Amino acid sequence: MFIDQVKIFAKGGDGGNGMVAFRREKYVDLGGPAGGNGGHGGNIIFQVDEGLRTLMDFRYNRKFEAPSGGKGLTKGCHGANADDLVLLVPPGTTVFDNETDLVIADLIHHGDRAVIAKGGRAGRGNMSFATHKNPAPSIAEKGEPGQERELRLELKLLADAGLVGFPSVGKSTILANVSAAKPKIAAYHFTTITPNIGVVATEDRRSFVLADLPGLIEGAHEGHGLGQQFLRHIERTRVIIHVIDMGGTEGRDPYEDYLAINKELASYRYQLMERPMIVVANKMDEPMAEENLARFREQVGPDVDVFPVIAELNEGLEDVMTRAMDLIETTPEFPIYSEEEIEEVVVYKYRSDEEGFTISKGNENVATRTTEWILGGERLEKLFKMTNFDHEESVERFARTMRLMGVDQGLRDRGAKNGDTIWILDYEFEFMDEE
Ligand SMILES: Nc1nc2c(ncn2[C@@H]2O[C@H](COP(=O)(O)OP(=O)(O)OP(=O)(O)O)[C@@H](O)[C@H]2O)c(=O)[nH]1
Ligand SMILES: [Mg+2]
Repeated sequence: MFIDQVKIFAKGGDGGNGMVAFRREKYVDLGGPAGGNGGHGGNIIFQVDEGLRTLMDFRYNRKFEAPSGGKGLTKGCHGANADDLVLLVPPGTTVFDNETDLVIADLIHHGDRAVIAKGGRAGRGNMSFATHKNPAPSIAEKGEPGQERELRLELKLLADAGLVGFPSVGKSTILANVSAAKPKIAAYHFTTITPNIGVVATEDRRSFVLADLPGLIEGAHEGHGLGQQFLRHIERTRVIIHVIDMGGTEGRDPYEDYLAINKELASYRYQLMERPMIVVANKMDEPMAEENLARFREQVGPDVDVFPVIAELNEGLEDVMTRAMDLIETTPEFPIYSEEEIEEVVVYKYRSDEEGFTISKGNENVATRTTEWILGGERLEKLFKMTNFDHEESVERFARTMRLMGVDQGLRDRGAKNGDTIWILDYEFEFMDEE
């Protein structure tokens, strides 16, 4: 089965917790600190494997979690670093963050790799916190949680040229005659429901990859017919081969068909109309074909090169393929994602919580005259998750860091007072303002 779009959940492994431990020395109650750091969590990595052609492997298994790092050990030993989880994807896979819709990675060539969900940093053990002032701290960090993401994978076929046109104009017939591919050919519409790919060898021994796509109808860019599913696979092609039924066998007007398909291509993103196009007039064996072709040529004007063919008899296809090959060689690849669509750029450009935290006001309790405040923000939440509240010193460090980040001042500025309730994630604190 051909699967070209899936949604999955991926989570990097958590970092291992740091350890609080002390050396045991004879006659000394507490020796020096000896708690080691944890190990880092595993990343989730996607890697292209040229042997794969569909995203089928992701169809039934949609949750992936990389292993966590080991806990820090005594005697200053580090916890084990976790292995990365490597998942194989077919060439042409784009990975989107499903929430922001931004591209995390566009994986094209065999062996291309990208980290899709980062493993968490290791928590530091108490050995790492020893200073001159505090040589025996009982403080350790928890490991950083691994990155969690909702992802959308889209497979966009890698082909040099694509056959487009209304249903039943003969696209699959062309592919079958110029390559070893064996697509289904029939007189009804939407015979082709998933793309077919074939390798074309030209007379002068050059070769390229040709894709035969499902038929297009009006409104395809809005999802009519096989719509988006069809259009997605032309995105990476350099040359478009536009096939028209010049026989008008279904009572259609070839010129109207030509305009309608071009309109669909223009309405879809990715500037499909900027790519070089070859216009193929098929079914020239039909009674009305010659007459239709003469009129069509007048309508499109002298700038559009039209190739008359009889696909069924393999007549005229060689010229089309040679022309396609020439165009492929002289046309650069089209970047299919703009800078704004790619994650890194946007993430750095617009950081919503630059201070690392957010404050919002919750309920007011009339009886106790207190207010609830909800703290959020990536940095603050991470700090919170990495704090081990079992150790008083860790708690103090957490409070200190919050103060340094300006959280306390921020709360005061918003009107928080002694006794108010502060929420971070699922936890509740009491606001104590030291004046
Ligand atoms: N008369 C004539 N019929 C042709 C020619 N080429 C293809 N056909 C017929 O047109 C019909 C449709 O051909 P396909 O190749 O399946 O068309 P398609 O464009 O792939 O159609 P979809 O996959 O449904 O979009 C079939 O019955 C073919 O035999 C030709 O050159 N002349
Ligand atoms: Mg077909």
